[in-house]
Amino acid sequence: MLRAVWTLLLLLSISTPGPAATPDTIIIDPNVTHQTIEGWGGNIYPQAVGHQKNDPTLYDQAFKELKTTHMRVRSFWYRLEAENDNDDPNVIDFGALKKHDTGIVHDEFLLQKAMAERGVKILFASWRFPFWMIGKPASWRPKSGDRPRFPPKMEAEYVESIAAYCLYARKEYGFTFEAISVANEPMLGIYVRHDAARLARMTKALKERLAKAKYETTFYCPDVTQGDMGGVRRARSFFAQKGSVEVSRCVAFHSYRPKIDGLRAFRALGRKVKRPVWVTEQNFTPGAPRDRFEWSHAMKSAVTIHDLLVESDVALSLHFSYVASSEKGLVIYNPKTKTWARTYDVLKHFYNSIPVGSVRIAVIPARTKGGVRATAFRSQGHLAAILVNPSRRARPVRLSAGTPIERVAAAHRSTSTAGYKPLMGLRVGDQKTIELDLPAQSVTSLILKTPPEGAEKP
Ligand SMILES: [Ca+2]
Repeated sequence: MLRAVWTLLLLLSISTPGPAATPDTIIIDPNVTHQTIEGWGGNIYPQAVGHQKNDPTLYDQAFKELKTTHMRVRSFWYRLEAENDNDDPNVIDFGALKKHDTGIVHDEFLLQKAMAERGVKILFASWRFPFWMIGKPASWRPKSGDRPRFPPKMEAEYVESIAAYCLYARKEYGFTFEAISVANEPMLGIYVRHDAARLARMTKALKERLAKAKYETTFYCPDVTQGDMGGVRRARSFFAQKGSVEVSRCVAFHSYRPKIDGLRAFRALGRKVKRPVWVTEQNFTPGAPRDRFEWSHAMKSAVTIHDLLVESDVALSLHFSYVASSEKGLVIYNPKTKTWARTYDVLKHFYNSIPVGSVRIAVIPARTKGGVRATAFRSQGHLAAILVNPSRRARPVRLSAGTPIERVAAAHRSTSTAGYKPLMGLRVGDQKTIELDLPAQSVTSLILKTPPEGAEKP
């Protein structure tokens, strides 16, 4: 009897996996093109600068080993004009500003200078406002429930204060901002509120103010959040204001808790106003999820980035956040232990495979029946393909390119146990197909050499 049960169990264990799963076929079509990639980056907290002094490799890991092109700073700009410089919103007193270029404000300037020296383009977004504008001392520390009204009569001072910060940075530290937003998540408590008319007015006023000072930059719309229909409504209300399309370089949003309908609506808005879509903070959730240093969280990041690229046609993607002041927030680097979260490996698959100027090309399907997410890009004689398998099972995949492939130029894989390791032994069959077995919960990126452009078509 026991023997029979054992035999039955053995048979079941053999038969349970069934025949080898049929590979999911993924077809890359280089002739159907989507967005052009403008860059890859993250957000940074200047509090990290203190740690960086004891951590000389941090910047190279963050901005070189990971091919970062853009960074956005959680800015303490509002402490530079800690008191009103004078009673005239048209005249900046740089001497008055200099008094407050100390502590975190000073560290933040050094941080931005260090990034600029590494060729990183820096985005400015306005966190909060100088507290004297609402009659509070600079030492005021707002509580989470505080929601002071920003007085309309202070709009001109607000614009002057941002302009002063930009001009002071150029004058004293030699860097300028690539793009400026007058408000980070303006609906938050200590912010100027999401008043679309006000935000459009202040963006236009800031543009004129900086142009007068021959400060070359661009402007992006207020950083609305999040990646759902609520976020889209906020962005639409801004672009409905007269002149706001003309002043804006892109549609920008924060993609927390992204929903597919929200992501697609951001893409539709970008098409409507004829502007690329940027995601200036991305992560699948805000806050500090318990698994943020684990591979499970990194896999969620991989799926999120894929969805942003495919559903929103995102051209610039900034992860939130590279470095913060402690390990308590949603960070990918812990300055105390000097270790990177596993999301760092995931970012490498995208950032290091897809150079600026790459064009996203069609992949059919972008999500297979087995749940594999695929996306592909072309640039200068190369195709890059990224395959994310978030499922708990390995998935065989047949990748087929609608163009000849000379060879696999590079391939990398990350799994729960190994981060961004070279993947050897991939073969190109009949010049067009590659068979892969994607491990459970893995990310694989391939760079495929294609014949020179001219040689492809007669
Ligand atoms: Ca003034």
